[in-house]
Amino acid sequence: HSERETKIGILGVPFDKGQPKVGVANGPDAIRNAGLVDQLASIHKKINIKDYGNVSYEINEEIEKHVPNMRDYVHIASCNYELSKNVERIINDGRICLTLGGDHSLGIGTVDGHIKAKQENVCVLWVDAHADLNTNKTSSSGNVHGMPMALLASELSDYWPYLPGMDWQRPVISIRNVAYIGLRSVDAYERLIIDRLGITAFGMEEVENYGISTVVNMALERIDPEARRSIHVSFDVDSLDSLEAPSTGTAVRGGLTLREGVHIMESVYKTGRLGAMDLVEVNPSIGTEGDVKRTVEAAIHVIMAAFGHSRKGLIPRDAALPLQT
Ligand code: 5AB
Ligand code: MN
Ligand code: MN
Ligand code: MN
Repeated sequence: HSERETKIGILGVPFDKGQPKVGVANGPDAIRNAGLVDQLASIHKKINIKDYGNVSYEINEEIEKHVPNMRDYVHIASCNYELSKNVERIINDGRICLTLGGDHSLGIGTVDGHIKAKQENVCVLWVDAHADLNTNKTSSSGNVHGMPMALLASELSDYWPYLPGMDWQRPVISIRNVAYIGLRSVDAYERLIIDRLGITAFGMEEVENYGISTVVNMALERIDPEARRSIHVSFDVDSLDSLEAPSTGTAVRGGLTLREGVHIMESVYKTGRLGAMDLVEVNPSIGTEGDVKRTVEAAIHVIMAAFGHSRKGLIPRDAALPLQT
């Protein structure tokens, strides 16, 4: 365990139109205000952080206003277009892009931007209680935060109608390069797709059966057998148990412990191939002040692990024992 040069680009996405609850747009500021940058900087001296601020977008008036069963479609299309360009630029600046959400519909733009920057050489770990694999035909809610994986997967492109204003979005990630960890609330059609396409999915039962360490290693082995792809981790805070992360819009009990969440990110850090990470669905308007604090702290712990914080402690490279005289 020692220091490794790490360049991080932070991007906030105060976006909440992918789901109906007020507050998730304040996730990025809540995480920043809890001291994210200072804490990241304290990991070691070779961490270089640039905060790119928040994504803003204008409604593209050219876009057809309505797609059946996709709420606030125009916002989704317009915001993700800007987001994708921002993520692509940050990665091309030589930084690992850390996107703070916002609701999980932003995964459309972050994965798209990552794929464009890395010429499609990307694999995705989707850490979530939910599969986010609905199309506008299978969704019971019409909330687009339950659809991003279905928009991104090339194997599902035939199941979508023409999406005006989304021509920039190429559904090029093969579902073979995607793995889930933490699933425990999967809709019937999502389960059908997972089974039919043989998607790598480690739900809570697998976490119990194998343990988190084996689960992460198996997931990475499946989606990137030659260990040469850039890894995108899309971490929905509701993957964590609702006792660990209560302030989120679609909390589900019986989830990952904070230790398991941290372990996932420590394992990804060790590969040296983390290209982008999303931390989404923190909603500071849900729960008590204590709930919000606990949720934000959990999010920061998970992020710290992704960028090299070690629970064992880190030895500074040029340290001499202070006891020696
Ligand atoms: B989240 C549900 N499957 O489609 C739907 O938080 C929930 O980004 C989606 O994982 C949860 O509305 C989306 C019932
Ligand atoms: Mn999600
Ligand atoms: Mn979720
Ligand atoms: Mn959620």
